[in-house]
Amino acid sequence: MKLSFRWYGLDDPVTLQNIRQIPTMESIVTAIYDVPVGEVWEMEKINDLKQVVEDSGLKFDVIESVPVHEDIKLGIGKRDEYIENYKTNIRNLGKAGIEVICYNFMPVFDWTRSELNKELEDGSTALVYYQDEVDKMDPLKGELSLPGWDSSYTKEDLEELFAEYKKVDKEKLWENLEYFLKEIIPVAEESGVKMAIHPDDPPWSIFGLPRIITTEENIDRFLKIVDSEYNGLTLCTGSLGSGSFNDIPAMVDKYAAMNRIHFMHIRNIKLTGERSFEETAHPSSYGSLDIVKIMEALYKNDFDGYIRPDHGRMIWDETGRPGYGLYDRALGSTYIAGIWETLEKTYNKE
Ligand code: DNO
Repeated sequence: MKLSFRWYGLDDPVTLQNIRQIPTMESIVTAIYDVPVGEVWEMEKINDLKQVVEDSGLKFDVIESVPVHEDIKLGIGKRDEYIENYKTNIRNLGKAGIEVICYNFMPVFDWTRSELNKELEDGSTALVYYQDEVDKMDPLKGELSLPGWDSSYTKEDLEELFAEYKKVDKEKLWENLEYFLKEIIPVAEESGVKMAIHPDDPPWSIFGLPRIITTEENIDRFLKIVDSEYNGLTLCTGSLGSGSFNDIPAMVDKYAAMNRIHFMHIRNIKLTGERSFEETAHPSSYGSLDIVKIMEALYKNDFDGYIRPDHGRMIWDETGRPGYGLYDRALGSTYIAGIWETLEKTYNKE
């Protein structure tokens, strides 16, 4: 496995030097943030970013994310033009040596939480999702903004999008995903870039919008649409794990054995009720997921892809992007690295 860390670019309060000092850290996960969704990432911009990352002594191997334009998910408007741009992005990133592109197919909103700094018992703060709170939220009011969300929408844009999605049920969304995959995966193959879809977070429909990358059955369906190693997964333990219907160690074992996991997001969550959860520190005893079992499933399948610690709590008075501070993610990294070293020594493999 290759340990990696998400970095939001030069205006991220967490610097590349901070990240470089985390033991066994190899690689940066980042993106170009100043190009509107759907447009082309020019080679020059990609190379500049690569340079900055490599100058810090870290590798530039994984992009999270190249976002998918809503017209593609809806199957309307300028879908074909945006797909052509997406292909250009895959080719350009391949030329720059990128190995994995993470993306998602969630309508309108990326990961969603009801509160961003809920105080936990030990005084740290964490992201939480309580379904009854979400049910009271009006997504059109812009009450909440998360790092993954496209903040360029106006109220009118959102109203229009919601009206369009009234015509798109889950089956239609599958159709649009299939259309997209059949276009882009051959390009990913030619470019040597593995596509890794991120599951929906949480793995159920929210605000009446359809979500489909949610369960083992649906992931099986996804992988069959284009049966290529290049059509793979970002397996996010916290996203899939917030559905008690998902058995994460078993899913990791299955998809790692199939060589379809290219990127792992590792974090723990504590299920607190039907469709409600709190994010916790990474170690197994803090949440509902057995992180050692998950790591063991990867190890036993000779997992050679990227792993990053996912969201951290805010600890030691740190402030910054919700879920993306330095300290708790660094603790998560060393926990992951420690488990891996133990597995290597226990199973006596290098
Ligand atoms: C949340 C992230 C997601 C992820 C996208 C991938 O912290 O895991 O925002 O980057 O869904 O497209």
